[in-house]
Amino acid sequence: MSMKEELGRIQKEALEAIASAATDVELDAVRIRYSGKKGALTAILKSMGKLSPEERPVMGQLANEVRAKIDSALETRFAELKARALDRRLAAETLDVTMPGKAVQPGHRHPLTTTIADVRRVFETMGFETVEGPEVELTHYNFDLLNTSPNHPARDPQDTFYFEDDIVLRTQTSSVQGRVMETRQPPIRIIAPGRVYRSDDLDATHSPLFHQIEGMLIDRDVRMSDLKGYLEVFAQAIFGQETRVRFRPHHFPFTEPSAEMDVSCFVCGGKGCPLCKGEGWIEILGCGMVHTNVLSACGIDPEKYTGFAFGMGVERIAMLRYKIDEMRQFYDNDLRFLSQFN
Ligand code: 2U9
Repeated sequence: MSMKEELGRIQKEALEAIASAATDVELDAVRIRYSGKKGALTAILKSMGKLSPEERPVMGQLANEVRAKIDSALETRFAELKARALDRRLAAETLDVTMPGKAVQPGHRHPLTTTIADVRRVFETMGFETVEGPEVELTHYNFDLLNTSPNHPARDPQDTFYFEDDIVLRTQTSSVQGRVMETRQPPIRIIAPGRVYRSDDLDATHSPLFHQIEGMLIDRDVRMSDLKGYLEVFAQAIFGQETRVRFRPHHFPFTEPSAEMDVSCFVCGGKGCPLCKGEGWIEILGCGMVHTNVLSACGIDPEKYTGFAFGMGVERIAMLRYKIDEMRQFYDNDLRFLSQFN
């Protein structure tokens, strides 16, 4: 075969191979085979030495024309394949912005969280600060500082969860207030919401874990009348402006005098109904003037300062507000129950 025929064959084969290459990898293999440094064209140019001096420039020019055609066909085909790959990717990755979105299902607050937040808001509006403390607590803060005698029944392991002789799951959030009083001097206005633990069996109105909100105000000249005024404002904010309050004498080791506060029934207004069990009044919280022994134990001079304190069970308040008759419903996490409080 003459060199001219050879060049013609190379050109024909190369152009066919370029046209049928389906990917850029295949096409690159074609490029190497025909136009590359070790390709067919280079091989033929190397054999030009065998030609006569007249033929050499003619064949040289023809070879360059063939290379130019092949290179141009390669370039066009590379561009085509690139465009086709892009089209395919665009088709595969199409995003339909008109598709309906997935609805988010937002949750909502647990009724106990709502109750704590509402009580907090009432007291924070009156200048109280919310404080927190450990749930695993020293008996020093849980009992001793609170004027609880060494043989007080609350200390009994039947009622309290002990880790060690001097470490318990706190039975009241008063331990937090003791910690604050030790480190600060009055005026002190704090509320302490949180979990507390008592070794009770779970029934309709008891649980080994429940929530309390306690509060205290200590300053110069704080009197029982201040306690009554603040707690009446609280009761009216939570149970309605028409609510009346009454105080009955009681006993707590950490307050003296101590009382329990009732609110007029917010269902019947005081006439008597099933909620207030015909009484017209509902017990809401315990309260009293902070015992002088507690003030002294916490490093506050009882000659200079006085204060009041109160405590309530959050579950009890929430059960009354939302007419819930089973305490364990708060902890079961049954959405049929919880979604009623959205
Ligand atoms: C300090 C001193 C005094 C907090 C108080 C009560 C009365 C009270 C109970 C109500 C039902 C707890 O949830 S319950 O079981 N609490 O009756 N708590 S006075 O008095 C304090 C607190 C801290 C240092």
